[in-house]
Amino acid sequence: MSFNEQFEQHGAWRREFALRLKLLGEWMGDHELLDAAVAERLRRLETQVRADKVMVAFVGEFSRGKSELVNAIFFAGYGRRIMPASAGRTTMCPTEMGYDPEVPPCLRLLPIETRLTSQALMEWRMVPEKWTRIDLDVNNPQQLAVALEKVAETRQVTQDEARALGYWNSQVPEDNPMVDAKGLVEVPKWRHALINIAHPLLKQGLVILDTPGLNAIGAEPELTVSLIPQAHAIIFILGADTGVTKSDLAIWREHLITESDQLDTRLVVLNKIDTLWDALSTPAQVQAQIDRQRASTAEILGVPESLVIPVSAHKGLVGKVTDDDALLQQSCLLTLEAALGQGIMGQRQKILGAAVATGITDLRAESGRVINIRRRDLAEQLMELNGLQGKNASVIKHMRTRISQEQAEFDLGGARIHAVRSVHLKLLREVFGILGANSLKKEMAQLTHALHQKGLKLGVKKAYGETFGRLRANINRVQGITTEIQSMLAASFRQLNAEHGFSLQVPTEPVMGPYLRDLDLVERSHLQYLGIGNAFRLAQTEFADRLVRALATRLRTIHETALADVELWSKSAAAQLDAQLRERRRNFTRRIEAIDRIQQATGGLADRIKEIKSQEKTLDVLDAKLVELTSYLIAGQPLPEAKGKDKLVGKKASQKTDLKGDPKGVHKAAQDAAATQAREFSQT
Ligand SMILES: Nc1nc2c(ncn2[C@@H]2O[C@H](COP(=O)(O)OP(=O)(O)OP(=O)(O)O)[C@@H](O)[C@H]2O)c(=O)[nH]1
Ligand SMILES: [Mg+2]
Repeated sequence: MSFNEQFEQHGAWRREFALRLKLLGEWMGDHELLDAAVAERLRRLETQVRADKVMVAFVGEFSRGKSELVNAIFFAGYGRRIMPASAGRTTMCPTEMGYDPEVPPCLRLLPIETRLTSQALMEWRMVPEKWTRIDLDVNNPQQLAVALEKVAETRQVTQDEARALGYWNSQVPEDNPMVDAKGLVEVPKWRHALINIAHPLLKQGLVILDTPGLNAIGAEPELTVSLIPQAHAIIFILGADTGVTKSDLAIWREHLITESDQLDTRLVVLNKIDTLWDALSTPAQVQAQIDRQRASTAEILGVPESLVIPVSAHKGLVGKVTDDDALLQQSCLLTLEAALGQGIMGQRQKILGAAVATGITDLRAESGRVINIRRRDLAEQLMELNGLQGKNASVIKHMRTRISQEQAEFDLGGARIHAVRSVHLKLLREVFGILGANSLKKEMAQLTHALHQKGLKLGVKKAYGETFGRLRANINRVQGITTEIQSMLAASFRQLNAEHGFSLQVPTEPVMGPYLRDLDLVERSHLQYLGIGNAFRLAQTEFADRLVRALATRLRTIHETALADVELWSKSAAAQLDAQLRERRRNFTRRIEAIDRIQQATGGLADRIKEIKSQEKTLDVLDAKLVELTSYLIAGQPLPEAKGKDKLVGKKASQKTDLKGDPKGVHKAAQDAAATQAREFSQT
């Protein structure tokens, strides 16, 4: 299956899942099983599944064929070359292709001069009106290609301007651009390009990042420390004609060296194998040569040979455009697409499926408990009413008084619940304080200050080490608080269960481990970046400011996601208690109503007993339907009941997805939830 087909299939799977989540929510609402926490959890899962983005980044030295490969894999359907690809340096700014239905098809370009301000790239994204916009006609490949040539535009500037923009440094003269006769140097005209088109794959959440061939001096730091490390797949491109050169290796070290557990998100492409095709050699000889190159590339980069895929992007594109199957086969492009599809789409689907399965399993258990309470209440009522059969009016009256008394006692118990809640809320506020925007701001100010002080490499490492040490300690403190909340809730739930026959169970405590790992990754990407000869750039204060602002946006996402996790967990616990209290209160009212009816009419008792029996049957149906509606979502596909349970996967995966998901959504959810939570707590 080609990458495109695989991606389409993934899209269909996600749409179906999102629809089923929505239906489940509606059905639960209809049957009063949807409290605020459950509704939010369902909504979050649905957004996560619906809006999931998959970013594939193409990285490598200039002229290795990155843009040509993007054309061949994704844009051959236009019948021509869409991204500019030509000899020498072509793509001058990072180019991101995706689809946002809210925005008309267009190319947006961020002028290079924005580098003179300290705003991070992420912050510029929030002000699209500051970008230069060119509308695109997606039905006109010619217009599209002409418009996209903008990403290759350059400008002539003086050496001073080049230095301010980060393209000139006297300490590493060999990396500086050439000076022309007038003393001017050429720099990119744009800092970043965003292409918004309704291409079928982009519509389904694919984001493609084509990068310029990087030399140490010209690169945008945020690209290295933020954008590329967050891509779901990174494709590193080499030329079969050049082999692994020194500058290829430098780029590999800067962007791609990683823990071995992340290897499945990396692919190495040995492009331009057509340059080895040779009329004087037999096909077997050519193949042997390709195999040798593949083996030596794998050895130099220290990756398994299976990760190195020889292709010819150019011939692949030509093969697709001219319907030349033999050429397409020979280009090996389809092998690359299959590897990409299996590795990335497979991985993605597994992670998303696991997130949904975990969420829905918890949800099913909680709703199951509510149904059980209803069932038990009915059984109790039935017993009560059966006992009244043949009894006289005074016994019935006595019964009514007893129920009223019980009700009053139950209401009195509310004070203790209130006390537990206020402690819970207090602890939660602490978490909000630790992970809130203010504390991060302070940390970042401190780091900026330290970086301005210490230009030396060792000092940088220490400054980062101290900041990240504190950030890690914060996350650990949060975990400590959640553990405290967890054990407090567990104790009071146990007591409530014993006293009132509730079946409360504290939801699984959120795990902060993945956030600690994310912090490690961020710290490492920064130190790696600064370690390989970029530290001298810190001498420029604007550079340090920009770097810290890029860091802050990344850290904010981590904090917000962690906060959202804690907050949803604690809301689930509170909502569970609310649901059971509500059911119990309703139960008292029903019992009193039933007795009143019996007192008024002689046939009332028999009718009520019949009614309860039919309600019990309705509950059975409800229970069966809940299992039916959730099984598919838990199993990932329609499976017989027994098998579905085996498919559950741990929590780690679901949290990972949160991070890569829509950070703005999570942020918003966290804010909304914080507000409602404060309100809800103070109500009881
Ligand atoms: N023979 C051959 N040439 C190729 C192949 N792929 C790309 N090229 C050529 O290599 C040159 C560079 O290709 P680009 O796609 O622009 O390379 P790039 O990596 O995007 O380069 P920058 O944008 O400058 O970073 C172009 O002239 C392409 O036609 C290939 O598979 N075989
Ligand atoms: Mg290019």
